[in-house]
Parts: sequence; C-alpha cells; structure tokens
Amino acid sequence: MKAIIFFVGPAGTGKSTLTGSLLSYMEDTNRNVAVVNLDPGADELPYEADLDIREEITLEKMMKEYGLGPNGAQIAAADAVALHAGEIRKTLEGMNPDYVLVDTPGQMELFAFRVSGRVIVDTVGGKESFILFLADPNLLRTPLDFVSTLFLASSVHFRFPYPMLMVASKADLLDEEAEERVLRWSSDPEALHADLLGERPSMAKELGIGMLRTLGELLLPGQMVPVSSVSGRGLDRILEHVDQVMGILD
Ligand SMILES: Nc1nc2c(ncn2[C@@H]2O[C@H](COP(=O)(O)OP(=O)(O)O)[C@@H](O)[C@H]2O)c(=O)[nH]1
Ligand SMILES: [Mg+2]
Repeated sequence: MKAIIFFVGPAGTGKSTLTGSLLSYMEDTNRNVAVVNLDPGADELPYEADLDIREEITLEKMMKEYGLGPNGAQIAAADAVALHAGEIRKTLEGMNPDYVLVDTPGQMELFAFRVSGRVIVDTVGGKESFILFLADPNLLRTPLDFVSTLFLASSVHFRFPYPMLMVASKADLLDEEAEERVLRWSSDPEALHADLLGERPSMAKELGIGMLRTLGELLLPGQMVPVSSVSGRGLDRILEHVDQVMGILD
C-alpha cells in the first residue's frame, strides 16, 4: 500500500461524495484502489465499499445494546470503530491495493477530535496516511471565514500530523471571483492579511489577524485545490499531489 487517504471535513462538506467520485476516477485511470467506509451512521453511500464498518457497528445496534439515544450512539459507535482498526489494517494488507480511500464519520468532531480517531489513523493508515481536508465553500468567501477554515484545517493537521491537502469542496458553487480569492488567499498569506486589514473593525477581525500570525507558515503557502464531484474538476490534481507527496512513481 502506498497511500491511505482519509477524507476529513465538517459534516456535509462532501466527503462521501468525493470518496465515490475519486474512486470512479481512479478506476477509470486503472489505479489499484480499495475503499473503506468508517462511518457507522452512514445511511446510503454513493460507492460500493470493499470494507464497510456498518457490517460490525450500526447506530441501531449501539442504541439497543447500551440503551443510548441517537447522540450517545454516534459517539459510542465512533469510538467502537477503533476496536476494529487492527483488523481493518490486516484485511487491507491482504488486499494490498496501491491506494486506499477512507470515508470517515459525517460529523468531523467524532473522528478528528476524539482519541479513537487518532488511533484509527495511526493503525489503519500508519506511515502511509494522507489527510484530505475538505473545506466548506461557504466558509471561504470572506477573509474572516477563510481564516476560520484555515484554523480548523490546522487543528485537524495538529490531530493527524501526516501529509495533508486542503481542497475547496463543491467548487461548482463558487463563482469565478470567489474562486480567484480562494486561490489568492491560499497561496499568498500577505494578500489574505491585507484583505483582513480591510475588514471593518471587530473583535473577530483582531482575533483573525492574531490567528493568521499564529498559523504562519503552518499551512500556507500551498494553494487550495478547487474540487467538484459534480463536474469532476480537481480529481486529477488531488492524485498528482498525493503521488508527489507520497513518492509514488508509475
Ligand atoms: N454542488 C455540489 N454538491 C455536492 C458536491 N459533493 C457533494 N455534494 C452534496 O453535498 C451533500 C453532502 O454530501 P456528503 O458526501 O454526504 O457529505 P459528507 O457528510 O461530508 O459525507 C449531498 O447532498 C451531496 O449531494 C459537489 O461537488 N458539488
Ligand atoms: Mg459522509
């Protein structure tokens, strides 16, 4: 296995959809790829998983077995996934694909901000782990929102200290001007800083300036890649990036 790509991002940013569209793209370009669903709460998935955690863990089972409500079941189920991490890794090693796509729980905090998430990435992905961070397009439109997205991405990076790429998800929803700003801000911290200074005075602005200073070179520069599962745009660039960073040569 050469790259194990974890799709991470806030609820509804398109993780499952992108897992499916990247899978189709990789199959069409003859890559050896396997796909894993680690979301026990997924209802329907837009791809056929080679390994699906729902065969072991479901929210209904958690609710019944432990007398939990829907929220408690989500948390317990997300943690229970970690108990299967070693087994998942072994099964993947048996299949030995070049790439593995790993779809993660809808609610990002159940994965990125719990101890179990870290155990899962370390065990299932190990040193082949790669984090694909999906940014919500609606939180990329203003300098303040953009900084908050960078902050979120950097806290995910802090939780999962592996190579990471930020993508602007659902880029088909961004008009040309908004996309141009995303590209500029993500590749030029000075430009983002200047636009932030132009915002009207507020506590958020002061915090944003401080955050940007703190983030420094942590994530920037490094252009965010606009991606759309609707148009298929950017899928090639994700793979180019993964291949380059993970040292995969064909
Ligand atoms: N316009 C647009 N909608 C998308 C795209 N990707 C996903 N969606 C929609 O966003 C919603 C949430 O997607 P989903 O993959 O379930 O998000 P997840 O919770 O992160 O797994 C669904 O209604 C998708 O159809 C995209 O590239 N463009
Ligand atoms: Mg999902």
